[in-house]
This record gives sequence, structure tokens and C-alpha cells, in this order.
Amino acid sequence: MSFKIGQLKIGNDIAVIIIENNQVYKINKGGPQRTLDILRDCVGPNALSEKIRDIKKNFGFSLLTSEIKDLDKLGRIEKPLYPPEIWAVGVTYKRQALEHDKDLEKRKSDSKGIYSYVYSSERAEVFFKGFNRTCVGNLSSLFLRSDSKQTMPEAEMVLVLGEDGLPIGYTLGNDLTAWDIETESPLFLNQAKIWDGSSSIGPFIIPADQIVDPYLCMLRCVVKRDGKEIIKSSGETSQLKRSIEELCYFLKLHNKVPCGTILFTGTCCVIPHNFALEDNDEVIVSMSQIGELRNNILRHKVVDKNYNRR
Ligand code: DO4
Ligand code: MG
Repeated sequence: MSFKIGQLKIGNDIAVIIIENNQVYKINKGGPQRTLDILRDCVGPNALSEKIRDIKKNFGFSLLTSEIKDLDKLGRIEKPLYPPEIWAVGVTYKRQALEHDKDLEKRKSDSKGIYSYVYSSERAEVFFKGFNRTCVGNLSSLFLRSDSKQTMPEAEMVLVLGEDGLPIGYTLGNDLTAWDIETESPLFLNQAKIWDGSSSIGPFIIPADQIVDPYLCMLRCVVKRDGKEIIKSSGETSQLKRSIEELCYFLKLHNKVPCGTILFTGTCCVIPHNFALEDNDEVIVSMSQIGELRNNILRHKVVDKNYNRR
């Protein structure tokens, strides 16, 4: 049995959905009503598949539709889970390290070479990427900061972590980055990475045992403007510099993240560094095993300054 897991809002209720081939099922009454409840206590790559099989045996599934393309007619596709914490690792792909450093040189930045340094260093770069509230799901809007003129998409494979902080599933993510803020000073990284609507995940979670080899996945990132493709980038996880266990090790080091935490693994889809997302663009992140994560782009309204500089 091979399947994906998601959440669908039907009226005021959230239902966990299981997608098998083209068919979408809902867990029957009495069963778990959130994916986070299913993930609890899961440890190891087979845990999520086994849990779903147990839930099917104990509560049963009901067919919602035999056509996955009709899913959004039945309700609103939610994030595949509401993550308690969102973390990310950065510069795990050489192309990204090189392009970032090249652009810093062009901008005559004082931070010359920092990305290549981090790419090769023993310590992985781990940064906080927010909470459930800063992250959106498939077909929801991602937001640009009003104080950034250059925000770029980052298409990434995302780990869904079990009780022991190792992956029990995978999903896709977009790690929006306010590149102009990040390049102004590395100390502005938090503002360059976290705001309301700064990341998306979805459309579904695939249990870890269904990804034959996580280092053999192809990701694509497309940006459409006025319906036309203006950016097209792709990359393979075979180019990931560090092992998945190594990334999780650095995240968990003296930092016990809760089950259901997600970890963005860095972007392999490098975007030209003069590119900036605009209002009403659409970003599509895809990987054949998981599907397509689509988000349109909106910009936050300017917030008046209610202070004077001392
Ligand atoms: O600080 C840099 C983060 C880079 C990043 O997010 C990535 O490589 O995906
Ligand atoms: Mg990233």
C-alpha cells in the first residue's frame, strides 16, 4: 500500500485524508482528526505507514472522491500538518553557496565568502523558520515583506520529524527569503527568513519508507507571472552536501524539538540572484513522489513607523 497524508477543511471541520492512487479517503469517526495526532510516538522510517495501517484496521476509511483533482471542490486543502516548530538548514548545496557568495561580491558586501565557509564547515547552519502561524499550505498566499524589494523562492525537500527527531515522512516546502535584507547584514537573518506567510509546505506528506532513496529526488521550481513561466529551475537531492542524519543531528544538538517539527533541507533549485518576486506571481514547487505545492504571492501592507530614532 502506497499513500500520502493530508488535511482537508470541510465546513468547520478538519479531516485527515489518505490518498491512495487517485482515491481520497477520510478517517472514520473516532479516529485521529489531525495529522499531528497520528505522528505522535512515531519513530523510524516505517512508523507512519504502520500507524496508518493500524488506523485503517481500527476505525476504517470512507471514500471522499475517486478523483484527486476534485479534492478542492470538497473543501479547502490545509497544510498536511500544523507544525509545532519549523527549522531549516542552509547552504547544503554547492550551487547555492557559490551563487550567494558571487552576489555578495557584486554587492561589495563585507561578509565575503560566508556561504562557502558554511558549506564546507563541520557545523551545519541551522536556523529557525517560524511556527505554524508563519507557514501556509498549498493554494494559500505567501507574503512578501513590505520592507523588502527582493524576495526569492527556495524550493526544498522538507523532513517531517518523529519522536526521536529523525524523519518519519517528507513533504515539499518554499523557504521564502528576503535576499536584500539577508545580504545587508547576516545579523538580519531572522527578519530575512521569518514573517507571516514566509513559508509554505505541502501538498501532502509521504511516509519515509515510501521514498526509495531520499538522495535521488528531483525538485523543480517554476514562477509564473501573468500566466507565463518566467523562472524555471531544478535540482537533485543527490547534490546534498550532508546526510539527512547529519542535518537532524545539528538541529537536535541540545535542542529537543517536539515530534511533528519540520526541517527544510536547503534549496537545490538556484534562482538568478537578480530575480525578485512580485504581487500576483505564482510559485510552483514540485517533486514527482509528492506532487505540486502552489502558492500565489501577495505583499504585506506598509506599516507606518510609530517611533522616532534616538
Ligand atoms: O543563510 C542562508 C540560508 C540559505 C538557505 O536557506 C538555503 O540554502 O536553502
Ligand atoms: Mg532555504
